[in-house]
Amino acid sequence: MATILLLSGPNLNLLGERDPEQYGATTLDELVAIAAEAAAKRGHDVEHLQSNHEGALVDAIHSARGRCAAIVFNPGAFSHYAYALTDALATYDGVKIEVHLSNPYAREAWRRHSVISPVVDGTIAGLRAAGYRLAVEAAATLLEERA
Ligand code: CA2
Repeated sequence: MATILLLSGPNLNLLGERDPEQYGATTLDELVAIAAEAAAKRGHDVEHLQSNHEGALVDAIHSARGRCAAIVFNPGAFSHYAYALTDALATYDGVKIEVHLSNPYAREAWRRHSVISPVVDGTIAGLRAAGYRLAVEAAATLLEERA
């Protein structure tokens, strides 16, 4: 059994309250439950942290080193400019999956670039809550391939 760290960036704590047309109506607690259920089906567990602060997310990535086998990360708007997260993820040797509820490539130009994508194994975007299940399944599959 491995621990998968589910990391949620800024404003994702507001999910379910506003903007359902963009992000769906699922709350963050429900997304965590979806991820945990998908992980349990593959014999893994999920640890979750949400923060609105870049440094706290950097700390969480550091603390995952040697402890969590994979990170599933929705960095929120930090995806588009937070190079400290890029550097932190580059130091992490486990499986890394970036996930977005919406499809940033179908939105404003500034959302079409991710500073996270170059340092992760893969990205899932635009599939709303289903993307969280698929992100965990992708992490579990890559873990099996690496075992
Ligand atoms: O689609 C995603 O998952 C995003 O990472 C969500 C971020 C956005 O900045 C990225 O471009 C794409 C924004 C999360 C904001 O979440 C809210 C939830 C409810 C109400 C308002 C914002």
